[in-house]
Amino acid sequence: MASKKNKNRSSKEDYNLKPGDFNTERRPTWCLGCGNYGIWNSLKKTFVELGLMPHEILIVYGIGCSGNGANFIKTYAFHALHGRALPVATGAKLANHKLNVIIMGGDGDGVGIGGNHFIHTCRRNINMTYLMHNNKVYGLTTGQTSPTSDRGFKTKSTPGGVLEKPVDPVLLALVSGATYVARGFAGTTGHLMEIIKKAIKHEGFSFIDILQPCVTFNKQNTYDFYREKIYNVDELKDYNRSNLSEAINMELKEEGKIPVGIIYQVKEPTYEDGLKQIERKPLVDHIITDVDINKLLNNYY
Ligand SMILES: Cc1ncc(C[n+]2csc(CCOP(=O)(O)OP(=O)(O)O)c2C)c(N)n1
Ligand code: SF4
Ligand SMILES: [Mg+2]
Repeated sequence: MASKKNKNRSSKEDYNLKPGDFNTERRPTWCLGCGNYGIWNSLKKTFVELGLMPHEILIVYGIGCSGNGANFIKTYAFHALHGRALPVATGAKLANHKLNVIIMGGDGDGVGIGGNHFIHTCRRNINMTYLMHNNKVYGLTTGQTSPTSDRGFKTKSTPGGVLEKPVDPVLLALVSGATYVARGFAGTTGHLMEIIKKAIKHEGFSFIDILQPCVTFNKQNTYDFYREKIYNVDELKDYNRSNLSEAINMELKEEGKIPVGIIYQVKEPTYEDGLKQIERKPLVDHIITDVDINKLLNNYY
C-alpha cells in the first residue's frame, strides 16, 4: 500500500498514499463506461486529498451494481442487505464515532426498499456521508424500473412506460432534515470530488445524489442527456444555500434543468452531540468486563 521509499514511517504523512493505494486486488466488474467508475475514482482521490487512511474509513454498501464497490475499494467494508445500509452504518457510527462512515448504494436501495431508513437517517443528523448512485434503474437485476425512473421510461418491468412521478432524492433529503444536500454527476469527476470532500468534512448527515449513467439498461439518462441539462449552483453568487426554502425552490425551479453542487448546508447539533455515553470516548473503547448489569436487570423483575 505504501511507497517503498518510506522505510521509517512514524506519521501518516510518511505513507504518502495515492488513489491506487485504495484499490483492492480485484478489478471492477462494472460495464465499460458505467458511471460507477467516475464515482470510484472521485472517492479514492478524495480520501487522498483529505489525508485519510484505509483503516480510518468504513464504507457500508447497499445491494446493487454500486454495492459491488465493496470488492474494489480498500477500506473497512460492510456489504449490507438490500435497503439496509443506513441502519448498519448508524450502528457502526454509534459504536465507533471516530470512524469516517460512508454509505454507498443505488436509487432502488435508497428510495425504494430502503426509503423509510433514508427519511429517518436524514432527520437524525448523524455525522456520516451517503452517496446515492442514482442511475434511475435497477442495474444489478438487469434493468427494471426504479422509484427514480422518469415517467414514460420503458423497461422490462414497465413495457408500456412508467406511470408514476419519480421520487426526487434531493427534495426528500431536504424536507427530511438533512443538513448537507448536494447533487453530483459521475461525468464531471473533479466537481464530484469537491462536493464529496465537503460532504465528508461536514459535521452532520451529508447526502449526495449522484447522477450515474447506466450505459447498459438506461439508454435515456445518458452522459449527453445530463451534460445538456445540468447547471452548477456552486457558481451562483447570490444563492443562499443555508436557507431551506431557497434550496427547495432551487430544486424545483427550472423544469428540464438539473442543479448540481451544494444545494443546502447548515450547521446543527449532531445526534452524537446529544449522547453522553460517547462524550469522552467511543463506545468500543469502553472497558465493560467489570460492569455488573444485574442491579439494572433486577429493577425490572
Ligand atoms: C430484499 C431483497 N429484495 C430484492 C433483491 C433483489 N435486488 C438486488 S439489487 C436490486 C435493485 C438494485 O437497484 P439499485 O439499488 O438502484 O442499484 P443498482 O444496481 O442500480 O446500482 C434488487 C431488486 C434483494 N437482493 N434483496
Ligand atoms: S448494469 Fe448499469 S449500473 Fe450496472 S455495471 Fe452495468 S452500466 Fe453500471
Ligand atoms: Mg439503480
